[in-house]
Amino acid sequence: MLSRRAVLAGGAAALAASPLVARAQTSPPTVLRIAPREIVVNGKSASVYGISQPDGVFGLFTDVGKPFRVRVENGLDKPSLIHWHGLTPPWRQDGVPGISGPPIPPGGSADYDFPLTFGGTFWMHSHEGLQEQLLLAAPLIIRDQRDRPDQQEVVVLLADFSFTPPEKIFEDLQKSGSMGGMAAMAAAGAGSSQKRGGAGMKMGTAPAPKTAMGGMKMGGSAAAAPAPDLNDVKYDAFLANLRTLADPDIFKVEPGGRALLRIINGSSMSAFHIGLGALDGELIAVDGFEISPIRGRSFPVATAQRLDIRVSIPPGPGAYPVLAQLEGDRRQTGVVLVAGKGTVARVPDLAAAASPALTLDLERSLRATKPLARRKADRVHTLDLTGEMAGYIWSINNVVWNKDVPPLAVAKGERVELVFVNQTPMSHPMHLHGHEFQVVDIDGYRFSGAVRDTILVPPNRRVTVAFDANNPGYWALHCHLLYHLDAGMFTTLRYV
Ligand SMILES: [Cu+2]
Repeated sequence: MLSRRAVLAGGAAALAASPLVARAQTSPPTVLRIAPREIVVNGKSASVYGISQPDGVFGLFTDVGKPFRVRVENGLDKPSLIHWHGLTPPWRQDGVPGISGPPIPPGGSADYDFPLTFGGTFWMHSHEGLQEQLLLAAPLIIRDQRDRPDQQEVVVLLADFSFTPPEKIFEDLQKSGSMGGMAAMAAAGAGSSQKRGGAGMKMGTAPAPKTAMGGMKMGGSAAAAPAPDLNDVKYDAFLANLRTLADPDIFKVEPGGRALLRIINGSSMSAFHIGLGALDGELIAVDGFEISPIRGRSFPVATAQRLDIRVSIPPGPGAYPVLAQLEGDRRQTGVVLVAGKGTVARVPDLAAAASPALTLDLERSLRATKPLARRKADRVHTLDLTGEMAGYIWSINNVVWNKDVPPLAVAKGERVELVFVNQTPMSHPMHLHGHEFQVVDIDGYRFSGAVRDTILVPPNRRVTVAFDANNPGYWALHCHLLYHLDAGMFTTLRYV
């Protein structure tokens, strides 16, 4: 049976003059307004940014198949622009200043209209200046057949927060860095990557240390595989839906029912382990894309990645914290699911023990349910992830991004593979705009991995992703650790 909507859509041409259709075509866009907001963290108020609808809805919740018809209004006294992380819009609507178009001036607005062809857990954030560091991010949820009426949706947006202004954090990083690790990196990797790179600024080669590193944060020695360098920025708080565990967001759930956790790592610089405590979970999607389900109670999530986890709620009353513990640290944040008359106990901000650094162990076991068609790559780009801690300089193929750096060559219709080779002692979550990619190789192990938009590349690892060049335009490709991005670990690809 055809629904009324199907009839209208199918007969749109014939019915063009109908007032019903005319109204549908001019239905007003969803307004998303960027504005300053005050939040309270650790008992102190802070001025940050937010993006919400006029009725207060934080971010956007919509359905697959509907158009993404949005008007962004800039209520800040400075230019801004919002990127739709994980979506594949026409490139002019991608929301990256200077790449997809100009930022929105103060008081101005910008309109977006493109079809939503797949569902999942996505998010939106500013790509202008250091605004995302001030929490200018929100959920972007596209519901599809994976959403079921018997399953409650729980959206958790994670953030890291500092009372120190981001400009000052960046300046301090540039002044101090954490030299030990990068010196080891320079010694190990500088020679091989000197020849590559484009017209961008060339990095100087740091002198190789003669002795073990005078490392500041590095725990390891100058051996080939030093311990990873974690958490450059010391944050004052970690937030889940803007709250700490002192006053967490609480979700009522059905005893014996099911919930879909949509975990969004919207932090600036932090990776987490998501702990389900007593709940049994099933990871069903990463970055919005379905995988063969993986059962577990702890799942890693790198900066900018998302996890969709189905959990079963035990019968009877109960309270179930869902926690995000910072990698390499004891600090944690989270939300609490409350079933029936369950009582919520205070969850400490510190876990019993520090967590390990994120690895690719889970990544290697992920399998896309809808992989890319099998095809040989037409073009391969090797991207050395490089940098120099003295001065906090981050780069790709030893090129610090600037607008004169030529885009990576790609042609429409090609299958392209990007080989990320991390020559630094820090992990980098690499994000490609405008395309989903599939993880196809980790350190020479070829497999049909997850389809996603952000891949973690740990130190000394080589990870290959494949994508189809099916969305012509000018696209950003960068590390999603925001201060790495701002320092130059950013490049582009362009094809028409
Ligand atoms: Cu990075």
